[in-house]
Amino acid sequence: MSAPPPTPESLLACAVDVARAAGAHAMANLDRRRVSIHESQHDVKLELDVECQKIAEGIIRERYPDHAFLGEEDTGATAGGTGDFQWIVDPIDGTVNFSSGFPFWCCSVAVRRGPDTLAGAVYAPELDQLYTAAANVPAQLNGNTLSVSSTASLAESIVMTGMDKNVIPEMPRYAVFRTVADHARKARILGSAALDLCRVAVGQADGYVEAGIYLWDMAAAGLIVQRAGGALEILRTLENGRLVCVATNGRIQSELVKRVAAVLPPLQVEA
Ligand code: LIP
Repeated sequence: MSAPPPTPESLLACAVDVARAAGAHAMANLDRRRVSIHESQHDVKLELDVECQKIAEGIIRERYPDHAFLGEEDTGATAGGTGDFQWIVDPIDGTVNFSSGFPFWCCSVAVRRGPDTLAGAVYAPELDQLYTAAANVPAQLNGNTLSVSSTASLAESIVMTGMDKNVIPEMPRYAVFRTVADHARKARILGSAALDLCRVAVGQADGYVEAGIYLWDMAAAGLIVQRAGGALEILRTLENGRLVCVATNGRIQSELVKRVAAVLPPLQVEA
């Protein structure tokens, strides 16, 4: 007789262990924070990205050998596993921040069953912050329950975003950033999608939008926003799995979605 499926609480406990272990390795090797494997104009891949992911994957495979694993350093391939559980890991989200000594970075660990995210942990070691949530566990920061803001209009809002560069070729560069800057009270860019989303869950920001992030950037923190009472939508899935993600306190969701949708190119209808 097969064992019952793991509970969201037990999955969350594993996600926390994994995020903490990856973060501990990064913190124990800060002397190597600038050692890169690959660099481009707007991004770097570090030796520690790969090492932290290996640590994360090792713990998950030991506890749940039949679960699938998707990590940023796998170039998007879904590795191993036969069941319908999938772990989604960004070992260092905010890699450029980490590499430069800017403390706004984190280890993000989520687990899904089919399309449903059951548990997520976002650990920011240099900020001493652990964000958690599960399907039946409220969003918490260091054990304290979180709630999104009550800001009722986009014009009064702080919206976290990123520099989408030219992620959508047929779109003017920075069109998403521009519409946020035009219609929110303030746009803020801090360089980690997961921690930007956690700003919304904590109630320090009222929204987050970015074009060009990946599932591993937002899977854990997206659940944390939802379990803090917020809203999360993927407006568009782009080529190579990049996403247009909008998350808010719920009260400004439709207004922000409308502004962002207005600058996205029309969907190409399959011939
Ligand atoms: C980062 C995202 C951030 C985005 C950066 C980068 P990484 O992820 O969290 O929102 O603006 O360009 O993609 O690469 O540091 O894991």
